[in-house]
Amino acid sequence: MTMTTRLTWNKEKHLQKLLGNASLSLLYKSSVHGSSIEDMVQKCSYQGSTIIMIYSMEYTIGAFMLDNFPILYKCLKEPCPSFFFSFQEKNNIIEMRTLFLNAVLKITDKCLEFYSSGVLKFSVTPRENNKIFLHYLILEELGIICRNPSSYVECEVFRVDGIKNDPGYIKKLTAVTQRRNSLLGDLRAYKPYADLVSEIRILLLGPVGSGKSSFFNSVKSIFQGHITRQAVVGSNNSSMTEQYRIYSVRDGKEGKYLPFVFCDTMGLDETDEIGMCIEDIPQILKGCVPDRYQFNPREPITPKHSTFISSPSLKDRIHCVAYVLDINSIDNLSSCMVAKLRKIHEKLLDCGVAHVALLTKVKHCDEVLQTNFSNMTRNNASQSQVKAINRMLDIPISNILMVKNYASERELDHMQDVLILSALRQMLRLAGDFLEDLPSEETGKLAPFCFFHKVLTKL
Ligand SMILES: Nc1nc2c(ncn2[C@@H]2O[C@H](COP(=O)(O)OP(=O)(O)OP(=O)(O)O)[C@@H](O)[C@H]2O)c(=O)[nH]1
Ligand SMILES: [Mg+2]
Repeated sequence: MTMTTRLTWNKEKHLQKLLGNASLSLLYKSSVHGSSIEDMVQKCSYQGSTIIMIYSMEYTIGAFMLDNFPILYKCLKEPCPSFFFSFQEKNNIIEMRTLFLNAVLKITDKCLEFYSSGVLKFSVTPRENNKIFLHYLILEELGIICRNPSSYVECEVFRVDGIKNDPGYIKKLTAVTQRRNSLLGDLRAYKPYADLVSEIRILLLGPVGSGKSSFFNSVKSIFQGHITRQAVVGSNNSSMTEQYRIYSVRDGKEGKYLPFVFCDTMGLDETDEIGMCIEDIPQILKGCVPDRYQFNPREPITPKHSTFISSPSLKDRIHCVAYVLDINSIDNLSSCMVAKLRKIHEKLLDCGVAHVALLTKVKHCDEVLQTNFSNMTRNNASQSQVKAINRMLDIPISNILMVKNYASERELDHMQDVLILSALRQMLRLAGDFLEDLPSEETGKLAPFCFFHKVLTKL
């Protein structure tokens, strides 16, 4: 009888990706090989790293074990690096949730049991009508709601080939997935300060080719569940982006719009008549520039322009500016470009709008991403660039963020996602501080000659 797994192609891809492109071979399937523990052990013992998949009517759950599956009545002497995972489907997008545990696996002819810190965390008892027990910690972390114990319809075991035999690596893989899920949760639950606006406007500013449009594409890709390239990107001596674009992001293909938008601009060039006119920046910050405005490097927008927004409100304004800079070219920025950035920055400081530096084109995410996620900017490789930006624009180190945008990749990568989502969350937090700090007269409709307007027109 041929064996076909119940694991869908999509879910298998997710799992392989999580395991660092390891491959899976189906060793055991209860409906084919018999549903007793003896049948399972006979097929699975001493095969190397394995995954046990349990399919119930309500959920699919798996347990990865780095060490060998033991034989009957033997249990592993040392706890084995393991993790449990579930698949969640929302708006046609599959997301995985994981929980790392150092577990001891015990097998008797009746059941298979995982213990961690002496507590039973998971058990499978085929003899009692395919019963499965899941500790509340697993249910909670994996987002599963079910009776406990409950019944499953099928159990499969896979051999995992091509995975690093390194407990630290397994721990990091699962920690990254947990971190990604928690960031996604935070961003989905985010609400702009005091509901002053329904969405935060993030302005992407920076030299030609620094990765502004790619950052928007990267955020959108994560929320869409696959790589998308809505904004045109590319390498050119002059800017690929010629229109001012305001991009929204949906949570999933047909999901709701998220409470932030990206305002993508033409790149800055050291030669004034090639890149974006910096006199356009105050108008953009105030919210006077409409979506799809065609930039003119020789002439800034004026109130005479047919689509100029003459009475912008707080929702039209920029709430956070991200200076997007290629981390590899920071040491080679020309003095003209530095002077231009400083000039822009002086005026941003005057008007108090939130701002970060977003360093793109990081080569290796795991160099930036420490296991505990606390030291995002302090590794040796990027230390000098971070300090250079800190000196150049006096941006606090904690607001100098690093990302690797999706450029030539074909699939999402959890480590890349963690950097991109962390950067976005920091931008939103700072935008919240900016809104909170606004004087009450500015949180209503903008008067044409208010303080903000006066400051910006000095630029
Ligand atoms: N390796 C790598 N390439 C990147 C990254 N970000 C952008 N790129 C590439 O850099 C080039 C320029 O990216 P864009 O996103 O078009 O840059 P931009 O700042 O929007 O450029 P303009 O609109 O021309 O000013 C493209 O070829 C991208 O694929 C990154 O983080 N890593
Ligand atoms: Mg662009």
